Amino acid sequence: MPDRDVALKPKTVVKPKVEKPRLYKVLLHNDDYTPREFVTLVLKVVFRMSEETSYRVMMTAHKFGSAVVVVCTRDIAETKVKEAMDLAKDAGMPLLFTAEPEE
Ligand code: TYC
Repeated sequence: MPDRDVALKPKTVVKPKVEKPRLYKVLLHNDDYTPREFVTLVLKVVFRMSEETSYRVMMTAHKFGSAVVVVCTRDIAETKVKEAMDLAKDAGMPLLFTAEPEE
């Protein structure tokens, strides 16, 4: 017969610790030379933005000096920055994208 007075020890619940990947911001920086149309083209091609969104992001950088383009993992951020910078370099434009960790 089972002994009902025996207190069972609670089982330890093991919670797996999964670290959240640190997120990175891709920033677009203004300059005085790159045509607005070229900036929006790069945003559309590399970041898959619509005409409207790319224009808005470009104008934000134009007016305020920089704009956040996207927030993503480090790998993706660095790949996107490289793709965008390669297009700019090939076209002889000083356009600058950078990636930095989010606070
Ligand atoms: N300031 C540029 C011009 O007037 C346009 C521009 C906008 C360039 C945003 C870069 O990130 C940029 N031709």
